[in-house]
Order: sequence, then structure tokens, then C-alpha cells
Amino acid sequence: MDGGANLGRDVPAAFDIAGHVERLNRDGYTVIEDFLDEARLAAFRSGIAPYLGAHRGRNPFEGQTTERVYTLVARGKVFEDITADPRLLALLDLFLRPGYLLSASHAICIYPGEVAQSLHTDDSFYPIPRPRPAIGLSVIGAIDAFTAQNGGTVILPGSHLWTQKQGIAVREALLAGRRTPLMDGMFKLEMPAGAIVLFQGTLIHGAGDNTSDAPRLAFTNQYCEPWARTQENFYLAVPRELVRDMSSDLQTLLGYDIMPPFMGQVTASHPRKTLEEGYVPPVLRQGATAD
Ligand SMILES: O=C(O)CCC(=O)C(=O)O
Repeated sequence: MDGGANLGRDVPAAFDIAGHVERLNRDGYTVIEDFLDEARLAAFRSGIAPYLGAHRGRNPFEGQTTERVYTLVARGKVFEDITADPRLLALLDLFLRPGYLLSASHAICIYPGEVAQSLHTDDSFYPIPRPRPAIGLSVIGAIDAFTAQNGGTVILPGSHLWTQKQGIAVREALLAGRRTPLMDGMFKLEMPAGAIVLFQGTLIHGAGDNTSDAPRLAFTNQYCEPWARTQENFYLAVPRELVRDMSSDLQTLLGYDIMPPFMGQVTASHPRKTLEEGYVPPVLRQGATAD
């Protein structure tokens, strides 16, 4: 993947697409430090506040001292904006086919005392042997600054290129409390509030433990190829009345588009037709085979 073009996205001239692409190819991840400015950070905090404080994770993977707020994209304008930020899309355009989808979108609040999440890859549920190109890319964004103490994401640079065997060797070593040379580069990502890390779905990572005395608020948005099944079922989770008012990029991310020649069609019509006011599915209209 080279970083030559931005495919017409409205990105600032100073945004170093080629540098980000180089790091994504080489290390499997790249950090965009100034992704959210102060205004967006404040909007994120006030937008998420009504949803926080009610839940904890139901298993060690979600984190039993961690709170997740799913379907974040549909919970307010700031969440829409960060999901379809042109800088991010300009990078995703270079790794995924046109019509790529939002696969998961949630806030992650790791409370003090949380243990480290097991290391994993975000596209491991696609049963295609490694090494292989990533089927998705993920964002983890810092609303609170990430530190080595508060749960900064643990990353294994270069692991996006590994075989299945290498990943298993690291997981076994960790379970046995051993180290392997494969773990030499492993580190906890520290980044300022407002920064995001964008990484390949094949990169091994996991949330760190929170030994600090404050929560670590973050979000993840994960994107996948248009032919892959998404983790969150946004067709059912996001009401069409909300999708109707979203940007065209976001409508595509939520699946209201076609992957040529006809993947995603709705009764032989374009899925955006379902967003029209008063739309009635053909199956409920006598004599209608399509729109
Ligand atoms: O919150 C983090 O730092 C990582 C979370 C993560 O990797 C996940 O939940 O899949």
C-alpha cells in the first residue's frame, strides 16, 4: 500500500499520509496526535456522560472493571464526526476496498483496578489463515491521556505480519508467565488526550491494566472490508431516521451502499432508497418486485 494519494478527501496539507501509511505497513500501527481538538474532546465528554456509570463488562474480554457504550456512532454528532473524519477515511481508502464498513463503535472506560485484557487481534474472527492482509483496521482514541499506569494499550509492533504460530507462541508464553524474543518490542502506548492510534486488524494488542486512581476514557471505531460481516449489526442498531440525516460517507460506512456489482442490494434496489421518506419495503407492497 503506498501513500501517494488522498483520493479527494478534504485533508489538511500538513497531514502526513505517506508517513502514516509507511508506519501502518511497517509497524502495523500509527498515531495521529492531534485527531481531536479541545472542542471535540469537550463534546465527546459531554456527549458520553449520560451513558456512563450504568454498566460493567460481562466477561474478562470486555473487562469486568470496564464500561463499554456500544453503537457510539449513533449517540451524537461528535461521534459521527470522529467516525468519518476525512483524515481517517483518506487512510482507510488506501487499505480497504470502496464501500468499506464500520464494524464496531464503542466507548471504553477502564476503571482503576482493571486487569490487562488478553492480547488479541481485531479481525481474528475471520477464519482466513495468517499471514494475510488485514480484513479491517481499528482506531483506539484517547479521551483521557493514555499512560503506562492507566491502561495504555499494549502493542506488539510488527505482529500484523506474523503467522498464526507466532501469535500462539506469545499468548502461551504470557499464560505461562514466560517471555519469548517475539515480545521484545512489546510496549504500553502512551498518548495525549485527543490522539488516536490506527492499526491493522492483524496487529496483536490489548488494553493495559489500570493501576492508577482514575478511569481511562477512550473509544474504538473498527472498520472492515465491504464483503466482511460487521461485529455490530448497525442495520438493526441504528434507526433509519438517524441514518437519513447522516453524511453520505457515514451512510456508506453503515452499509447503505453497494459493493459492485450488487452486494448489499435491497430487493434489487440501491440501499439508500430505504432512507427516503415514507419508504415501504417492496415485500409489503402488492405487485412490487423492486423499486
Ligand atoms: O482499550 C484498549 O486500549 C484496547 C481495547 C481493545 O483492544 C478491545 O477491546 O478490543
